[in-house]
Amino acid sequence: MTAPLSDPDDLVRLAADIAREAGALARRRRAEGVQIAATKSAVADIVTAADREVEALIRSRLAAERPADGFLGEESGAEPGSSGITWVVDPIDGTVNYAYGVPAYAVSIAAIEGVPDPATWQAIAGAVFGPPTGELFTAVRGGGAFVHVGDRDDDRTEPLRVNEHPGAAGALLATGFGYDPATHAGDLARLARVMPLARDIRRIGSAALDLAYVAAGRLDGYFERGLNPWDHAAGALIVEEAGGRVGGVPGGRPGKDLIIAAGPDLFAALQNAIDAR
Ligand code: LIP
Repeated sequence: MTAPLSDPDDLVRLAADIAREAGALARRRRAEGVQIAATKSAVADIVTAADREVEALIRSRLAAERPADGFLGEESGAEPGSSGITWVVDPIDGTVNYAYGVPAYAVSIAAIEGVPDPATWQAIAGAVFGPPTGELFTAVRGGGAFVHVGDRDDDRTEPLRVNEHPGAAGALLATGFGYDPATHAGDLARLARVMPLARDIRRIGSAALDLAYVAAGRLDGYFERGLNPWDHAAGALIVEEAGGRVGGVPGGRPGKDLIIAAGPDLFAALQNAIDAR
């Protein structure tokens, strides 16, 4: 493996600091009242003024600290860099929850090496911060995955580990449904194929939290179609560093077609069930 372009430990510390600062801003704006600023790909696909403000804060802090890096954000788009590192950012993942006041949303910040395409990139550091719980999930490629509770000073850190396969009809699984109603029939058919593996289903509404909870063993597995790169860039690394597998269609990487995340044995069972037609 070639030498990293930057020290991943420096990158994850920067991602963690900024995620906490951005999460505090998102929480303040939530308390002040949230306005929907626009709709995007479908009526249900909303963006709030806070999404845009939080991403602007993240983008400016990263540019100040690492001006040669690239950026890919949900709300402000892509900016190439010259360092070989690109930051992939979802300022508020779980925007619909955020707009409705459901306390399940997260700031997701990942540093990737290579072209900012989930089909080929190598994530090397990631942070997912959930303002409602104050939990910060982090990972460095090859360095493990952790959850941090408390602020920078009294940070209590615990290692993360995915669950073993709980056996047939024993898995607590999470999934999601696209904003476009035309995709719902396919999403429900996929869910029906997976149900024999499930003890129950959760629909948390934030892919970054779904992935962090798989890494933490709070979910046995997660699958969803239709995600954007910023939804899963950090969470996928956290799952892998917690001993899990993350992929898509058989032989594929996670992407818009499909993401599956679980411990290795359940991952294979999920992929087989989803792929069965
Ligand atoms: C959301 C994902 C969620 C998915 C939603 C949406 P956003 O991201 O986190 O898992 O089901 O459709 O894509 O739009 O809140 O950043």
